[in-house]
Amino acid sequence: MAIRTLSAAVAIGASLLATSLLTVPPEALAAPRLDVTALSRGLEIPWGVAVAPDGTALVTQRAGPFVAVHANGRTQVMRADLSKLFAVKEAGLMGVTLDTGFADNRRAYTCQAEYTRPGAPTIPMGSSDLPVPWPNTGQEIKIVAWKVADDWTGLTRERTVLSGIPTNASGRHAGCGIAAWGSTLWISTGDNVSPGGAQNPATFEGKVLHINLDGTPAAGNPNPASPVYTMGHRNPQDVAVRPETGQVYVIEHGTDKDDELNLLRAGGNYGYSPNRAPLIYDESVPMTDPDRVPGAIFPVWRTGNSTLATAALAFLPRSGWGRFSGGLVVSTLKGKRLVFMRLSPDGRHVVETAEALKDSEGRLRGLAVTPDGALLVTTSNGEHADKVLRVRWTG
Ligand SMILES: [Ca+2]
Repeated sequence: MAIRTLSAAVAIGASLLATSLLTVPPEALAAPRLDVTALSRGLEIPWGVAVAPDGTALVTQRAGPFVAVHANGRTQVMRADLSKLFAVKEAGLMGVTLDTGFADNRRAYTCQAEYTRPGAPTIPMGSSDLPVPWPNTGQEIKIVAWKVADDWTGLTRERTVLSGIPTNASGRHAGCGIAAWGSTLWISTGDNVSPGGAQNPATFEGKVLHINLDGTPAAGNPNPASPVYTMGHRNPQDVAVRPETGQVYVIEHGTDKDDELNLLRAGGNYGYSPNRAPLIYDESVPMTDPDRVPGAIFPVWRTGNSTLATAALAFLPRSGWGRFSGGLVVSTLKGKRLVFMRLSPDGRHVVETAEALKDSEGRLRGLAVTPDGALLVTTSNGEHADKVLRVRWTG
């Protein structure tokens, strides 16, 4: 188990000082110092991570299987029926969350792409690489309820909570995040590279869904008959609830710019509309386009003229993380770093950011907080060398 203290932030600060003292942003000098432990190794593209009250992490790998990573690092491969899993590029076994009553009911929920029946043929992308409309495809994304064995040796599939989230044969923009809150589930869905998907209130593409644990629409949805809570999203791959306020946020992958952090509002439209020309998925449109989507809601934070490939977000404990206590942290794939964020009290603005782990562990995806206040981070580098990192703040 390798433990070390990161000092890259200091090095960055020093080099900036040497070149241009006046232009150093204050946060660069005060970047977090972290202790990082490789808690588990040898995984293959872990995607989601959720931590039980006993400190054990339930981890999905994109192509399966589930693994349990105990607080002492012991890692168990878990039995589960994943015989219908559709694991292609961005699609597979993705987000995972635990029931808020997990200690008693051992229930977990996943979003996962599956063949519509075992061995079903995958329908190729249609003309212009556009997705074949659901349900005429050989695959879809489902929300599945599982029962986790007391000894963490496996999961028993209980039921499909929700089906009919479209995904295409290429797996592109399949990314699906899930978060349990009270007796409901928040789910972020990719737009399935469908030109009109994100702006079509009748489909589950490019949306955030809010449902009860039986799959029915949650109270407060703009259309009481629909799971859809917000629309106009491109490729949001994670959703999280700010514990103190119940505010819900999604993190989205931008096109060639503007990864976005969005604060959700019931019925809100987040402004991605890549249907400027017929039969073309037009990614030259803005991530938030108030001209073509009147009333489009702007993000609380965005990357600007580049992208980091923002994969996941998590809210940090209210103490133990310095000035970012109670703030949030975002993982990045292409950016190969964490971005810590401090929110304004009303949650509508990011007032400070700081980066950490830059280039030291490669691509980063899954995030979760342990009962004792550490942050778990999964790498996404492949070659059966991925890790679950345990990260602690040292100031
Ligand atoms: Ca947007």
